[in-house]
Amino acid sequence: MKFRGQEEHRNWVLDALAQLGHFIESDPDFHGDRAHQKRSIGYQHRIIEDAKYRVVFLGAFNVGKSTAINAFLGGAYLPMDVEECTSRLTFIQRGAEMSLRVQLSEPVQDEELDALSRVYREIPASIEVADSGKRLTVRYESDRPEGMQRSLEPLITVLADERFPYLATLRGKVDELNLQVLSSVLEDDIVIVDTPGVHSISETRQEITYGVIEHSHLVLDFVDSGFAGNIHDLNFIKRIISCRGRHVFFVLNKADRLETDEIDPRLSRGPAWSLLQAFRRHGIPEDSEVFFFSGYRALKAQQLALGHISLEDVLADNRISLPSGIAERLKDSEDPVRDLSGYLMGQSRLPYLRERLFDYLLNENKAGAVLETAARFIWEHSGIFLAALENEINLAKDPARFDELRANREALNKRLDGIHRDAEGVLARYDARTHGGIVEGKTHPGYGEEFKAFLEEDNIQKSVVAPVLQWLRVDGHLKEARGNKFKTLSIQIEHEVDTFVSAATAALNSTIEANEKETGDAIAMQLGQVQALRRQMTEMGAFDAVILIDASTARGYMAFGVGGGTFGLVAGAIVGSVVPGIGTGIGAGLGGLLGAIGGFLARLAWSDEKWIRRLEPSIRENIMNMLLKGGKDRDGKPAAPIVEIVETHLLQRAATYRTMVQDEVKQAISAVQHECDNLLSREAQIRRERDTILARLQPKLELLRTLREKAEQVIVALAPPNPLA
Ligand SMILES: Nc1nc2c(ncn2[C@@H]2O[C@H](COP(=O)(O)OP(=O)(O)OP(=O)(O)O)[C@@H](O)[C@H]2O)c(=O)[nH]1
Ligand SMILES: [Mg+2]
Repeated sequence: MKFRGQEEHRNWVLDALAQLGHFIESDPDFHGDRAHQKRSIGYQHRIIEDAKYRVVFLGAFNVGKSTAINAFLGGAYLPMDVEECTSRLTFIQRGAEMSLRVQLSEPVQDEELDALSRVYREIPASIEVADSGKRLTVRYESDRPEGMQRSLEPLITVLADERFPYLATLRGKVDELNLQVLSSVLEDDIVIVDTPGVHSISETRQEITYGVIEHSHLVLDFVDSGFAGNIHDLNFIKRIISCRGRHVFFVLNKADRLETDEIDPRLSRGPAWSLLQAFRRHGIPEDSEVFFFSGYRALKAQQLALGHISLEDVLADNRISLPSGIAERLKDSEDPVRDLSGYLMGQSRLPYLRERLFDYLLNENKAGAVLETAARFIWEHSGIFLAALENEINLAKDPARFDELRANREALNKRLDGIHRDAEGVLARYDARTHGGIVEGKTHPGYGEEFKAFLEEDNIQKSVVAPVLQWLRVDGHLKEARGNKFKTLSIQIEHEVDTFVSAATAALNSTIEANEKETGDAIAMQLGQVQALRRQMTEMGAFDAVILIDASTARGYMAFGVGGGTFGLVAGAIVGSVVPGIGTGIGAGLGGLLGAIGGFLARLAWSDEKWIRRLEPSIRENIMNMLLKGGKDRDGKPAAPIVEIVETHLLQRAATYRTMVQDEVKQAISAVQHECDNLLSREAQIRRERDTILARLQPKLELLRTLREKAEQVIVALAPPNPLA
């Protein structure tokens, strides 16, 4: 990962990890668990080396996502259209040459390859096949953006079904597209993800949530500023924010179509005000960040500046109307291209959005603070290895201490046992909060019960059934639903259930976070004790005393646990989502609903209220089935109720967390025991080879000390003030 202004730190971290890796892998003076250490160092190395910030562009079709990405890239690489356009997830990053990699689910057939090659010959571009026919790499003769755009058209556009029908089978096999562009504008530690327009309920939505949002650092939700109050998918966005914990920027796009006084970033009037009202209705935090933007102007500005289009092209573009004052000034300008491009760029507000985007990714994005985590890892691990060498040196210098160590071994083990018991106690409290029980006099219902309490029948009636009936009563929704075989009704039911479950899981989330934080802090103290014991192993007489560890130092131990970040990155990825399975549960019961009301279809003469009265029991039953009993999904297969899906997931998540914590403690304790036993078993050798050992260990000691000191400097530089103090 490249960090703006932090390349030096990054390079040092990679180098330091390599040195630590070398030490534990091949040094005869490392006596710990090589395989375990190697894994966690490798894990850190991989994160720093190839992890990138992922920024997902999301929003309804035609809202201007692809245009905006092109603006970020500085050229029209991605297809754009006045009609629905993008049909596949597309990942874009900077590369040494322009290329396109297409991953297929099945091998490409000869006819398909021939057909595609014929299209690409015109560009011109060539295709290389690898991975037994499942990976296509496309290379271009020129690095102009149009080449990329033309090569994508047959593969990822909605229009391709009409224009390239003979490539339909190949399109069906496309799993993932990775674009590398030569862009000088895009930072190379960022991957931009273009997504197909999101419709209210679709498979793409699921794919996006589970496959992409989970591993992203920032979501840009695009909203057409002309319809800001009328976005239907805020509920989905809300779930991203509340359950997935992802940061969302709201981008009011096509702002070039607004009057100047409608552009009000303080959200007090115009589209921003409408958006704020929508936030209120959907329970989205009102301090969410909102940007006015014009992707179209930003793109034109860049294309003009880079000579991809001419001044005349822009002046003739009826979508860009220039105020007469500006047009006049251009006539007198010495460099009209520069001035017009500058004007459009300023109007587009791209510089501001981009600045804020980097600022967020680099400075505020928790998941992205990997460099600091890695520096802490180095600090901690060089410390552990250092302590081991120091213990050995101490014994070599003064072999009489072996007697003391032997005599104290019992005390050491007793202290470690005590720490182990304390940690088990912490975990028992964690379990009680998770599964239900009493902690320090306070009764906790447990995650499952807390969720079920929310799904109490009256609450469902009030919060789900009633709103659905109310919806039927207004704006001709009943009539519309009858006209489309109740499809819109079932969508509305899904929507209300979704809102309801989102609210319940958001409340649960804070319970879970509080439980994990408390557990994490308490375990951190225990781990701190273990490490302190190790450092004092050959300084006698200290085992009986409880060592007091500064809370912030202890938290340092938790920042990067031996497992490679138990409480940070790994846990974040694994347990990051509270409820991933809702989409499946939501289908439950709809089959039943449609079946039940199908029988009414003939009774067209009923009044609206009679219709609603007749529908109500079946609506209620279906909602109950979805939430509590289960039913059939759209394909008639049995589907589990949401309550069960959520509970299973919560318990799995809790079990994962628990195992991680427990392993961490065990590993730390057994490492100290192992070290003590190892030193004692090598007593004869250490006594015999004192001078050689001292001479051999001294430079290694220096190396580890230097690593540790430098790691501390890096941590301080990345996260002032000193978190180790
Ligand atoms: N006026 C104006 N039009 C824009 C702007 N951004 C995009 N458009 C136009 O809106 C249409 C759709 O743009 P796309 O970038 O293809 O939209 P999209 O969100 O990627 O659409 P899908 O791929 O279908 O999801 C195109 O005709 C664009 O030229 C903008 O900032 N202002
Ligand atoms: Mg698009």
